[in-house]
Amino acid sequence: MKNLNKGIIAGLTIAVIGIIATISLGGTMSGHIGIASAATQKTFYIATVHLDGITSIYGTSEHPPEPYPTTSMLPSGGGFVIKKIDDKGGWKVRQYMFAPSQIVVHQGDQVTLNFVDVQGPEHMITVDGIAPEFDIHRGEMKTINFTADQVGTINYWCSMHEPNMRGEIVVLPRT
Ligand SMILES: [Cu+2]
Repeated sequence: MKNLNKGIIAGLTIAVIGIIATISLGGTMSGHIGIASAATQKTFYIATVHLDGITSIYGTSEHPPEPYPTTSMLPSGGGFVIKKIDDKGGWKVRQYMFAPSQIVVHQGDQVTLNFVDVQGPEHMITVDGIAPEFDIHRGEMKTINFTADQVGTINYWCSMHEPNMRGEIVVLPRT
């Protein structure tokens, strides 16, 4: 009986060691995958969007009365638009932008950028050093593929909505 117990305990001990070894190996393997420097495929969808601030000089159920700005410091270039007061006292300010406007990849990654025109009838987009200027219309998607072979920053922008419809791809060193 005592021998039988010893046998069971020995068996359990071996089983526990086996489980620990498996967990350790698994941990090591996943750790190795995390450190591995293999380049990966990264795909992004970059939407063209605009933010609208809509208000009224008389106020609405959602906003208190807001006077029309007498001096606008908004830069020219099409990226910001301020609409005149309409016949009901309403007015709005708009900002065009990319979403996302910052992307992070690692050196060597294969990068796919899918530009999708969600808002705005047309945009003229350049990806610096990667894609010369191309146009895109609402509902269209244009795809750019490249390898992020140099550490640094790659800018993308829309020439119709300067100076703020811009973004950057940050290429980090692979460690
Ligand atoms: Cu644009």
